[in-house]
Amino acid sequence: MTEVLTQEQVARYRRDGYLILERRLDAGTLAALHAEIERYTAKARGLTEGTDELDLEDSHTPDDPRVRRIKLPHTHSEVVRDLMYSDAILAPARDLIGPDIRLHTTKLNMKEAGHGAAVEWHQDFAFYPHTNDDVLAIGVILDDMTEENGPLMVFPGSHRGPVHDHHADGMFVGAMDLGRDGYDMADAVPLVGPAGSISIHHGRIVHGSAVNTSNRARRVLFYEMMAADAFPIMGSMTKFPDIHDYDARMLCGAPTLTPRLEPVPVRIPAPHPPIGKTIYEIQKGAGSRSFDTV
Ligand SMILES: O=C(O)CCC(=O)C(=O)O
Repeated sequence: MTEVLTQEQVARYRRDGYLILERRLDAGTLAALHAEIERYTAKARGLTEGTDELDLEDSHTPDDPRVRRIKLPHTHSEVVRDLMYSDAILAPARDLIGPDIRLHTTKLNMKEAGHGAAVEWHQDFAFYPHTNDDVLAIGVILDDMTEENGPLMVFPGSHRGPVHDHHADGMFVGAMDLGRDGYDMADAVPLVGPAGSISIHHGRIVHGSAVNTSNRARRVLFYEMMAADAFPIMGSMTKFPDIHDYDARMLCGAPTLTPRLEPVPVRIPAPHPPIGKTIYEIQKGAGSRSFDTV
């Protein structure tokens, strides 16, 4: 029995590693999220460097503020936090990874018109390997996401393959070398859909996105989560101080002290740059790039 997904959607997710659920957010919630973005971007004016809340584009200046990411928005935005606990987010997640779910992290990637930064190809599971791969990211699509404005792109089925090398010069850089790993960009699928839609991608799927050179913003709010019995493996780029913190991350269902060990491929993301750097900064260490920079 599922709550919101059809058996066909569940089967498709297992096969392809992603889903798009169109128009899942009501207009009021979408408007409230847009208002939150306005509130945060206003805070960027005058800043000379990023803050705990805001990650800034390389081209940001105090007079021409450019926010690249709102960091951990569930910790400072009630709107984002309320949505995180809602069935709009959790019901499809439960249909895919079961009733007991912990939060991994949240982020709102901005990709403003004309300059929003690219994210190089990677697998989330390379950043945070776990004892099983019931790990996924739900993306709340806040602007119409089309092929033009830097949509998230995935390689269907790649979540069933290896965890690829994300190192360069002996350091974890959070980016793959597509050519070396046998992928052809032409096989990537853009995840498109109208504002208010939801994307879901598997933690092991290879994904990335290009610079937004269009004249329309592309903002996506990501909720990343895992089954309660998926425990992090050494070197994970997300640090959980203790079991109390870990259990405080329960989004629904019951916590456990018994990790489920599955024969999933794992690479240790170490040594890695200092914790707290965003993916945009970490990926600057990559030896080759698939996307332009701004
Ligand atoms: O915003 C995007 O297009 C990519 C998001 C992503 O993969 C990430 O932030 O890890």
